[in-house]
Amino acid sequence: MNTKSVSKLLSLFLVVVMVSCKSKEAQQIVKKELPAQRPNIIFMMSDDHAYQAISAYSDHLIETPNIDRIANEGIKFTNACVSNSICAPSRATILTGKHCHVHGKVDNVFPFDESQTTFPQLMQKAGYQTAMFGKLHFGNNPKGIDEFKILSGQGQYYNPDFITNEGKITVEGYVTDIIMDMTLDWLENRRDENKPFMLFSMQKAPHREWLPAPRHFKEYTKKSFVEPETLFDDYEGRGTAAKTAEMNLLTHMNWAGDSKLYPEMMAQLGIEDTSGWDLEAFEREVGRMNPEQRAVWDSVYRPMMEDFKKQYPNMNQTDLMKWRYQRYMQDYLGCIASVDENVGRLLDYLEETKLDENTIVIYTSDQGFYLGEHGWFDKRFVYDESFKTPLLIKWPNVIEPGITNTEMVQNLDFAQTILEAAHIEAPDDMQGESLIPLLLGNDDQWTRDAVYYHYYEYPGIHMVKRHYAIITQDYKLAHFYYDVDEWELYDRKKDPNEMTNVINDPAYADVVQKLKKQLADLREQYGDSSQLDQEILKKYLEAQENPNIETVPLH
Ligand code: SGN
Ligand code: CA
Repeated sequence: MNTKSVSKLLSLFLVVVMVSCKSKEAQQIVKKELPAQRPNIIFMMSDDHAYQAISAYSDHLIETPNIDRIANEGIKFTNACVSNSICAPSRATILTGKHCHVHGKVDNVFPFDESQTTFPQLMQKAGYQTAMFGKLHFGNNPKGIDEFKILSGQGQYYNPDFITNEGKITVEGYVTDIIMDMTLDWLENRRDENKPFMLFSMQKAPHREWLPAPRHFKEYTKKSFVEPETLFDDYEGRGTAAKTAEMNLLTHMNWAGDSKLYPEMMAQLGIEDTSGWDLEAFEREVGRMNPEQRAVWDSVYRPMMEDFKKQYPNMNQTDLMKWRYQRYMQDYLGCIASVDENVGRLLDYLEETKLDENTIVIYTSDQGFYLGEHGWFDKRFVYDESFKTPLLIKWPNVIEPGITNTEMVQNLDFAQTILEAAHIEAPDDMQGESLIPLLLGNDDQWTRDAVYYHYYEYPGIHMVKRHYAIITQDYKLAHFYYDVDEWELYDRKKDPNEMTNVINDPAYADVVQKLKKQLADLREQYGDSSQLDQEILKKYLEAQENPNIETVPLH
């Protein structure tokens, strides 16, 4: 045999070996049942991280190579959503597996019902070691957590304060790096090797006022980003709620606090603090930097603002909208850059220590966010950009790498999913559905075809009216029921940007009738009723009058 045929034979042999290894691996993956060994679980959540700002979902704004690693090695949900698009309520739903009217935290003002069981309590009882670092946003002593270091309320970007098991501390540095330092320090130095763990690593970034790490100032303030199709939406074709909401980039964003125009320049240009807390918001974040951080900030932001000051007198409303959109994206995406780097630090650590092999890694946000779509920032509405949330999960040898799932899954489902993965029985009163069948690839066992949504925080900041809704793959039917009585229907397939309310279009009469019935059934199934709405509203208005009723302020 000549060398050529030997090498041919050798490559053939190699191919056979590779194919058989692959099919062995595939056999392992398609086991379609839970492994006997209890996994570790890391739940990473960022605050207000829009799926549009993750390259696994959309590549037109930013590259997030580290977050994408979770998608490449696991499952990406493209229709994951929340039951109420606002911070503390979403977190309470995640921890309890219940809708907001049941756990009590219907909005950022209203208190959490402390008698509710949270899933970390059940894990702790079942022998898991539990820890939480970062933003929780309500309650100073998270239930069922052995060790915690949580930001106080919304937290701060620079040199933030933390509430810990041992009291209050202030840590010098940038919040996203610090939260990951705490996470890694716990894994390296305080993990009990004899127990599986449940670890929460929850970022404050990219929450308003979107302040990046000093190392990203220069790069991100030079970038410019593609505008969304609906940046100049005039809300024609929508209801009163979209028209009266106060979250437009041009008219409702703070100049100093959000766009980072220096307060003295506002005065020079005759721009007023229309929100009443703009100057305070600037001071709250920028004023907190130490002299070194502030010097880096000034060296980049001051010349940029001097330049704006020169342009401003000649800018029309369209120019201003475009400028404010770019400014917003520079800071928001600058925050995402450090979130992504820190996700990378964690994934690297898990690989280096081989901890990754038996660890489920989840990446999500507490809701979606508008990145200029419909001219907006913030969230709250049931419209897609705020209703949907990123959800990526990896679990080596259990979840097939690189799969995409389009089912309607919700933050309501996380508790039952994690409990089932840990072989712990979920209490009967949890209202979600475990995602384990979808993680294992047993998609035929998944039967849900609609989800329920209810937003409450009104009257309040951003003035988004109260509404509840039913959402299916094809349609979205919402009822804005407080101080208006308006229904909206969107055809999700034909009108993905949700620009036309077709509630009165005769072609949709049957759809409306069917969905209204299905919505009433869902409300009954979850125990949400109009009478309860009235009670909650009454208490909410009382709570607004009495600031002592809750530790979390409106803004
Ligand atoms: C603050 C923000 C709002 C934001 C709420 C709730 N204003 O009030 O824009 O909607 O938080 O956010 S700020 O000027 O104080 O930043 S949530 O994530 O906590 O629900
Ligand atoms: Ca949030």
